[in-house]
Amino acid sequence: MNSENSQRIGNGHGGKVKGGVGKKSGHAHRKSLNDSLEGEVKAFLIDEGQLHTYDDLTKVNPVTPTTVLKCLQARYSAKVFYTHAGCTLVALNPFQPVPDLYSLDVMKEYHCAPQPQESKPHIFIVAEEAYRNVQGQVEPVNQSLVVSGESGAGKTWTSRCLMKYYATVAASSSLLKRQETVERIEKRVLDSNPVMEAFGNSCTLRNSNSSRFGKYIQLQLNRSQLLVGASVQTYLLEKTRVAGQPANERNFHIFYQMMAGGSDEQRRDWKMPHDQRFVWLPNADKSLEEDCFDETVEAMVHLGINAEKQGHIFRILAGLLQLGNVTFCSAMDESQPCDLEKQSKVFVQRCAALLCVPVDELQTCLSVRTLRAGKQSALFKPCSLADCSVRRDCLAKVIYAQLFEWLVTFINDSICADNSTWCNFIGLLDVYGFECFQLNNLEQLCINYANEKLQQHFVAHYLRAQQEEYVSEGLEWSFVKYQDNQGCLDLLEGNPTGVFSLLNEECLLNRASDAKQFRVRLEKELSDNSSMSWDKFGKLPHFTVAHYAGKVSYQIEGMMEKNKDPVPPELIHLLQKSENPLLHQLFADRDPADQGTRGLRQVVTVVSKFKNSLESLMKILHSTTPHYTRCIKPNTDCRPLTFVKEEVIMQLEACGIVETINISAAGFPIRIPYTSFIQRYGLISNWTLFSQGAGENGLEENNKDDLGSAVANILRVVLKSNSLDPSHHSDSETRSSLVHCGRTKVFLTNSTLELMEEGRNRVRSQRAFSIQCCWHRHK
Ligand code: AD9
Ligand code: MG
Repeated sequence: MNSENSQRIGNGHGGKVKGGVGKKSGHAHRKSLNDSLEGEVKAFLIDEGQLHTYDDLTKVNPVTPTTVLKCLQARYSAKVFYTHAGCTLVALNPFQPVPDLYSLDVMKEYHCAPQPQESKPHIFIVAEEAYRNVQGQVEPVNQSLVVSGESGAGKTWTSRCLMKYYATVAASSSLLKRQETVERIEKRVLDSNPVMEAFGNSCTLRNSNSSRFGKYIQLQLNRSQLLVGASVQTYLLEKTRVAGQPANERNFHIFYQMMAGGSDEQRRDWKMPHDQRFVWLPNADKSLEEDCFDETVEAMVHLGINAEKQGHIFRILAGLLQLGNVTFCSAMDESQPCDLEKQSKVFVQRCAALLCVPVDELQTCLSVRTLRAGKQSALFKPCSLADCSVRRDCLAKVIYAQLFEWLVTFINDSICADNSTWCNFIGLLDVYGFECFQLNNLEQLCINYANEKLQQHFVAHYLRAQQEEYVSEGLEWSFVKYQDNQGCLDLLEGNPTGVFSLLNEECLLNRASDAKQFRVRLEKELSDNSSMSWDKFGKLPHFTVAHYAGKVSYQIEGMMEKNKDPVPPELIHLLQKSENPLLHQLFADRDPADQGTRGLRQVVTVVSKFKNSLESLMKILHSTTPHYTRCIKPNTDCRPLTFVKEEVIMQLEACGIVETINISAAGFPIRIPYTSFIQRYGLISNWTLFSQGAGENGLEENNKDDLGSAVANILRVVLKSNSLDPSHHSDSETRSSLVHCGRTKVFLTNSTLELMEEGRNRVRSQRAFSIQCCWHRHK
């Protein structure tokens, strides 16, 4: 993003400064200041030896990406993993267990601290702040803890820490008596984690326990602030993984857990002999700590998923593994459906047995398309070889996605408190971070759209918090200008001409999807939106979106199909016939003819579903007090205690910390106490410490008005000598864009600091010159 964005933001104040340094863009200011930071100014503003002691990044003086990065690095080397960034907490992943960082004693310490904010930065400060906020001073306020960051940064770990914290400090032991047969509610809420992670997490190149879905969990509190239940909402499970895994990645953990932990009897029941290899189970020889079948089963039991239901679930999953081994070959007679490969016969049989569906119908569904011709009659058309594989994968995806949804509903039924028993909630949001791969498609578009929405929410919230800080120093607020990401959001969600609407329209036309045609349409409708661009010479049709965190090119090929996500009705018919009671239940209410269209022109596509769920999430977030935690992955190889600057700065940009810093910089990033200001710049107006007859301590004791007028005097001289004479401009026009005097501090822009330094150097060289002249005269 950043040169572009920081320039825009910098211009908020830079544009008003006339002459000299003021003519440079905001970005150039910071660059030149960074350069000059090598010198004396740096020593004056920051003490590098002390960088690790800064608990808040926005208090590093001056606040620039470089100083912020150095500060984080210094802290990481000192094994300090949490740092505030204004109203955000930055969490650096240590990639190794940190003894006692999350112990019961530490929880108690933060929970009992009179002012937790004054303790060392920690995720428990955020937790405790939200917990205390729920009570509200006037009335209770719901809270949201938003945890973001890239894959492997520590979002899920952090969410688990937060849940453990609340399950400990807000434990409602009274429930013990009432529900002797079921585990305590806090335990059940925590048990939802291993179950959802077993079914929704997987080992990827970036993280061996990567969440393949987004999650918002509301912890429900009663009037006495005790945890009485929870409810979970999930977003966009990456169901394609069940039927195809990227190279060197794995399927969802649960399959490997079954392989590693199932008893001999279970394996017989699942038709899973030890020597059987499964195509959809790559890298099965690598054992991970996540392959903990017993833990998952135990958590399932606590949640009320009894042995019978577990049996149904595991047989369905085993059926999917068999399905993955099924392959077809072309029939001798082209008018006939494709044949099964010889060795696939046994897999189809096993699959049909496990899914409890008739084997011949299963085979037909995978290889023959049924075309309705009127109400009664039907035509049958053999599928192409490629279509057979598409249908096989589609069957696996639709079953897995539906099973996951059922699981989430079941967990909710098990942990959600009765409406009358809870009155407030603390919501934890663990969503996938901004993504930019070599090839990006609909999944990345949705994920990055979610991040744009969250960023917009964050910026609005951050500005509000910063406003409060300015107000406490007695300053006005209206002078900080920043660029929001509304343009990009309009581009994506605009109606009727936004990427999503156009994509849905294209899907509704129900014609053979044509990527080039769609690309032309996008160009025609959206070319005047500055967040959209194209590489005219790109090989494949694509479009590029300038997100707040950087530009991402999206492939158009396949996007329409992914958006429609069609399921052949024959497959649904088949599953409705299943004698596995759970599988039958999963599809019992589904209309097989429902191909994503409801009503006349209403499209239920992936994008519209996602947009709706995100809108309700945003509504909830807006109604709560948010707390942001940004997790940072200090290196890509998950190496303990290794800090790679380039990696970190990229993430600071992507998760909006640099944006936060830029917003701070668009205001007055340099704050100098009156006394230090006079000490350094007093010589400009000949106002020295001693001219008032006071020593160093005496200055601090000086009357605040005297200090204020001394500061004003110095500023007047500097502004006047730079043709920024306040008498020629109204205060609000010029001075307020350069400097503000708070109750105890002077607030400066970077450019004004440069003016001050220039003024100081000028006086010093004049003095040196006069001393030299004197000396020569005496000689
Ligand atoms: V993804 O987007 O779901 O792929 P997350 O959720 O951001 O990702 P996760 O929480 O799974 O990452 O963390 C990755 C790994 O980092 C964990 O499995 C731990 O091994 C490690 N980790 C993360 N945070 C901590 C921590 N505070 N202390 C120790 C940690 N290890
Ligand atoms: Mg995760």
